[in-house]
Amino acid sequence: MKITRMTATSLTLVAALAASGTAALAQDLPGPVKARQGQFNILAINLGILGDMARGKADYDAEAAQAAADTLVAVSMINQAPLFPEGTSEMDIDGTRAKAEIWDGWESFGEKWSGLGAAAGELQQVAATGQEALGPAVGQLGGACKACHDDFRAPE
Ligand code: ASC
Repeated sequence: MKITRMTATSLTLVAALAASGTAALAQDLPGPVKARQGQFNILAINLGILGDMARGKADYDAEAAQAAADTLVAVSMINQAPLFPEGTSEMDIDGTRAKAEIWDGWESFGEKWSGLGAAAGELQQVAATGQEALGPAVGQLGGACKACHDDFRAPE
Protein backbone atom coordinates (compact mmCIF):
# COMPACT_ATOMS: atom_id res chain seq x y z
CA MET A 1 0.00 0.00 0.00
CA LYS A 2 1.28 3.40 -0.97
CA ILE A 3 1.31 5.78 1.95
CA THR A 4 0.75 9.30 0.71
CA ARG A 5 2.48 12.28 2.27
CA MET A 6 -0.84 13.37 3.76
CA THR A 7 -1.41 9.98 5.35
CA ALA A 8 2.11 9.91 6.73
CA THR A 9 1.56 13.31 8.34
CA SER A 10 -1.71 12.13 9.85
CA LEU A 11 -0.08 9.00 11.20
CA THR A 12 2.66 11.10 12.81
CA LEU A 13 0.02 13.29 14.42
CA VAL A 14 -1.92 10.30 15.74
CA ALA A 15 1.27 8.79 17.15
CA ALA A 16 2.20 12.07 18.82
CA LEU A 17 -1.23 12.40 20.41
CA ALA A 18 -1.19 8.80 21.60
CA ALA A 19 2.26 9.25 23.11
CA SER A 20 1.51 12.52 24.90
CA GLY A 21 -1.23 11.03 27.06
CA THR A 22 -1.59 14.23 29.04
CA ALA A 23 -4.80 15.60 27.55
CA ALA A 24 -7.85 14.58 29.54
CA LEU A 25 -9.92 12.84 26.91
CA ALA A 26 -13.60 12.49 27.74
CA GLN A 27 -13.43 8.72 27.52
CA ASP A 28 -10.79 8.68 30.27
CA LEU A 29 -13.12 10.26 32.81
CA PRO A 30 -14.68 8.09 35.52
CA GLY A 31 -18.22 6.90 34.72
CA PRO A 32 -19.90 9.04 37.39
CA VAL A 33 -18.19 12.17 36.02
CA LYS A 34 -19.29 11.37 32.47
CA ALA A 35 -22.81 10.73 33.78
CA ARG A 36 -23.06 14.04 35.64
CA GLN A 37 -21.69 15.96 32.66
CA GLY A 38 -24.25 14.23 30.47
CA GLN A 39 -27.12 15.28 32.71
CA PHE A 40 -25.91 18.90 32.67
CA ASN A 41 -25.75 18.73 28.88
CA ILE A 42 -29.36 17.50 28.82
CA LEU A 43 -30.33 20.41 31.08
CA ALA A 44 -28.52 22.92 28.83
CA ILE A 45 -30.12 21.54 25.65
CA ASN A 46 -33.62 21.78 27.08
CA LEU A 47 -33.05 25.14 28.70
CA GLY A 48 -31.79 26.27 25.29
CA ILE A 49 -35.02 25.12 23.60
CA LEU A 50 -37.11 27.04 26.14
CA GLY A 51 -34.81 30.07 26.12
CA ASP A 52 -35.04 30.36 22.34
CA MET A 53 -38.84 30.31 22.53
CA ALA A 54 -38.87 32.78 25.40
CA ARG A 55 -36.74 35.23 23.42
CA GLY A 56 -38.64 34.72 20.17
CA LYS A 57 -35.60 33.16 18.53
CA ALA A 58 -37.72 30.07 17.87
CA ASP A 59 -41.45 29.78 17.26
CA TYR A 60 -43.43 28.93 20.37
CA ASP A 61 -44.54 25.30 20.35
CA ALA A 62 -46.58 24.29 23.40
CA GLU A 63 -45.89 20.60 23.00
CA ALA A 64 -42.14 21.05 22.55
CA ALA A 65 -42.02 23.49 25.46
CA GLN A 66 -43.85 21.03 27.69
CA ALA A 67 -41.53 18.20 26.65
CA ALA A 68 -38.48 20.33 27.43
CA ALA A 69 -39.85 21.36 30.83
CA ASP A 70 -40.81 17.77 31.64
CA THR A 71 -37.26 16.71 30.81
CA LEU A 72 -35.81 19.37 33.12
CA VAL A 73 -38.00 18.05 35.93
CA ALA A 74 -36.98 14.46 35.16
CA VAL A 75 -33.27 15.32 35.30
CA SER A 76 -33.78 17.30 38.50
CA MET A 77 -35.03 14.08 40.11
CA ILE A 78 -31.78 12.22 39.50
CA ASN A 79 -30.01 11.51 42.79
CA GLN A 80 -26.74 13.40 42.67
CA ALA A 81 -24.86 11.45 45.35
CA PRO A 82 -23.66 8.59 43.11
CA LEU A 83 -22.50 11.09 40.47
CA PHE A 84 -20.20 12.95 42.85
CA PRO A 85 -17.98 10.33 44.48
CA GLU A 86 -15.03 11.52 46.58
CA GLY A 87 -11.89 12.12 44.54
CA THR A 88 -13.63 13.62 41.50
CA SER A 89 -13.21 17.35 42.13
CA GLU A 90 -11.21 19.65 39.88
CA MET A 91 -8.40 19.36 42.44
CA ASP A 92 -8.29 15.60 41.91
CA ILE A 93 -8.70 15.09 38.18
CA ASP A 94 -8.59 16.92 34.84
CA GLY A 95 -11.72 17.32 32.78
CA THR A 96 -14.09 18.51 35.51
CA ARG A 97 -14.92 21.91 36.98
CA ALA A 98 -16.56 20.50 40.11
CA LYS A 99 -15.10 22.46 43.03
CA ALA A 100 -13.94 20.78 46.23
CA GLU A 101 -16.58 22.93 47.99
CA ILE A 102 -19.22 20.46 46.76
CA TRP A 103 -17.92 17.86 49.17
CA ASP A 104 -17.19 20.37 51.96
CA GLY A 105 -20.69 21.77 51.62
CA TRP A 106 -22.71 18.80 50.56
CA GLU A 107 -25.87 20.03 52.29
CA SER A 108 -25.69 23.40 50.58
CA PHE A 109 -25.01 21.67 47.27
CA GLY A 110 -28.16 19.60 47.80
CA GLU A 111 -30.15 22.76 48.47
CA LYS A 112 -28.97 24.23 45.17
CA TRP A 113 -30.02 21.06 43.39
CA SER A 114 -33.43 21.29 45.09
CA GLY A 115 -33.64 24.88 43.86
CA LEU A 116 -33.26 23.59 40.34
CA GLY A 117 -36.08 21.12 40.96
CA ALA A 118 -38.38 23.83 42.28
CA ALA A 119 -37.71 26.12 39.31
CA ALA A 120 -38.16 23.24 36.86
CA GLY A 121 -41.45 22.32 38.54
CA GLU A 122 -42.77 25.85 38.12
CA LEU A 123 -41.70 25.89 34.50
CA GLN A 124 -43.48 22.58 33.99
CA GLN A 125 -46.73 24.16 35.24
CA VAL A 126 -46.69 27.02 32.73
CA ALA A 127 -44.70 25.77 29.73
CA ALA A 128 -47.78 24.89 27.65
CA THR A 129 -49.82 27.96 28.65
CA GLY A 130 -48.27 30.37 26.16
CA GLN A 131 -45.05 32.03 25.05
CA GLU A 132 -45.45 34.96 27.46
CA ALA A 133 -45.17 32.67 30.47
CA LEU A 134 -41.81 31.31 29.42
CA GLY A 135 -39.63 34.37 30.02
CA PRO A 136 -40.06 34.67 33.80
CA ALA A 137 -40.02 30.91 34.37
CA VAL A 138 -36.94 30.37 32.23
CA GLY A 139 -35.27 33.28 34.01
CA GLN A 140 -35.92 31.61 37.34
CA LEU A 141 -34.45 28.37 36.12
CA GLY A 142 -31.35 30.14 34.80
CA GLY A 143 -31.04 31.76 38.21
CA ALA A 144 -31.06 28.35 39.87
CA CYS A 145 -28.32 27.16 37.51
CA LYS A 146 -26.24 30.24 38.22
CA ALA A 147 -26.69 30.09 42.00
CA CYS A 148 -25.05 26.68 42.06
CA HIS A 149 -22.35 27.54 39.52
CA ASP A 150 -21.34 30.60 41.54
CA ASP A 151 -20.50 28.45 44.55
CA PHE A 152 -19.62 25.08 43.13
CA ARG A 153 -18.32 25.33 39.57
CA ALA A 154 -14.81 26.52 38.80
CA PRO A 155 -14.35 29.09 36.04
CA GLU A 156 -13.18 27.80 32.63
C1 ASC B 1 -27.20 27.28 30.33
C2 ASC B 1 -25.96 26.75 30.70
C3 ASC B 1 -25.70 27.15 31.94
C4 ASC B 1 -26.83 27.94 32.47
C5 ASC B 1 -26.45 29.23 33.10
C6 ASC B 1 -27.66 29.95 33.60
O1 ASC B 1 -27.76 27.10 29.26
O2 ASC B 1 -25.17 25.99 29.97
O3 ASC B 1 -24.63 26.89 32.62
O4 ASC B 1 -27.70 28.07 31.36
O5 ASC B 1 -25.78 30.01 32.16
O6 ASC B 1 -27.27 31.04 34.36
